Amino acid sequence: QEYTALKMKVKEWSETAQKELDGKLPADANVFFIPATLRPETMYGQTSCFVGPTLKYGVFQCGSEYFVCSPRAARNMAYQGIFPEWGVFPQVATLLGKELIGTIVNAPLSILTEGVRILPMETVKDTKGTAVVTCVPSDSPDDYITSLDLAKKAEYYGIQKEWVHFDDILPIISTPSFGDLTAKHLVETLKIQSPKDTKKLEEAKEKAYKEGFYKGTMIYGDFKGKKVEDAKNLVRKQLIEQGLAFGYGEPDGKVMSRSG
Ligand code: ZZB
Repeated sequence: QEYTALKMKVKEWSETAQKELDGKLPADANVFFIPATLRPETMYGQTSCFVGPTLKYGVFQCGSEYFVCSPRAARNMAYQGIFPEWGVFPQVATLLGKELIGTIVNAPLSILTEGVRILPMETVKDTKGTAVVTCVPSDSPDDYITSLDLAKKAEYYGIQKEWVHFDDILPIISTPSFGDLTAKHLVETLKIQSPKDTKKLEEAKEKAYKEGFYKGTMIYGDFKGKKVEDAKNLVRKQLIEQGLAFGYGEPDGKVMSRSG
C-alpha cells in the first residue's frame, strides 16, 4: 500500500502539548504532523487533521526536523530510508492524541491557508498508516460524518465549533453519480447517522473511491479539468517536489511475519 505522507507544519501547539514538550525540543524546531493519505488530489479540501484521542503518539527526530506519528509508523519509515540512519528513529517525546487537540498546523494546498486544527476522531486506527488522518469532508464519508458530529457536539468534545469548518465545504471533484460533494451525497443516501456506523461507512468509502478514481474530474486546483486518475499522481509529484510530502509504504502482513 503506497501512501502519500503529508508534512503538516505545526504553527501553534495546544496548551497541553506545549507544556509536555517544554525542554524536549529546540524552541524553533520544525515539527510536522504526518498524515498518510491515498487521495493526494483531495488536499485542496483539507479542513482539519485527526488523531485518535486515546492513542499514543511520538515526536521523532528526522535530521533537522521532527515528525509526529505513531511509533509503529516511525519504525516503518526508519526501514524505508526516510530517517537519516537506517533503522533508527529517535523519539524525543510521547503524547496522547487528546493532548494534541487544538494544535494548529499548516495544511499544504488547502484553501484554509491560515492553518487547520488537530481534532479527535475515535475511529482512527493505530495499526494503519501513521495514525494521523487529514480531514477532507468533500470526498471522505468518514471525515464528513466525523466533522458533522464534532460540529454538533463541540462542547462535549472540548473543542470550538469554528475549528471544524463544516459549514462551507469546498467541492474539489465532480462525479456523474454523486455530484460535487461525494461524501455528503453518500452519507445522506446511505443514511449514515454516526461515525460509528462502521459497515455503512465501509460501503460508502468503497463507492467513493471507485466513483472518484474512475469517473471523477477535478473542478479545483492546478489540474482543474483533468481526470482524477491523472491528477492523483500529478498532485502527489508536485507535493513531493515541493518538499511537502514523501512516499510511505505500508508493509503487508506477510512481509512483516517473514522478517520477524
Ligand atoms: C485523505 C482522504 C481524502 C482520504 C478522501 C480518503 C478519502 P484505506 O482505504 O482503508 O486504506 N486513514 C489513513 N490512516 C488511517 C487510520 N490509521 N485510521 C483511520 N483512517 C485512516 O484508508 C486510507 C484512507 O483512510 C486515507 O486516505 C485516510 O483518509 C484514512 F477523500 O486521506 B484519506 C473514499 C475515501 N476518500
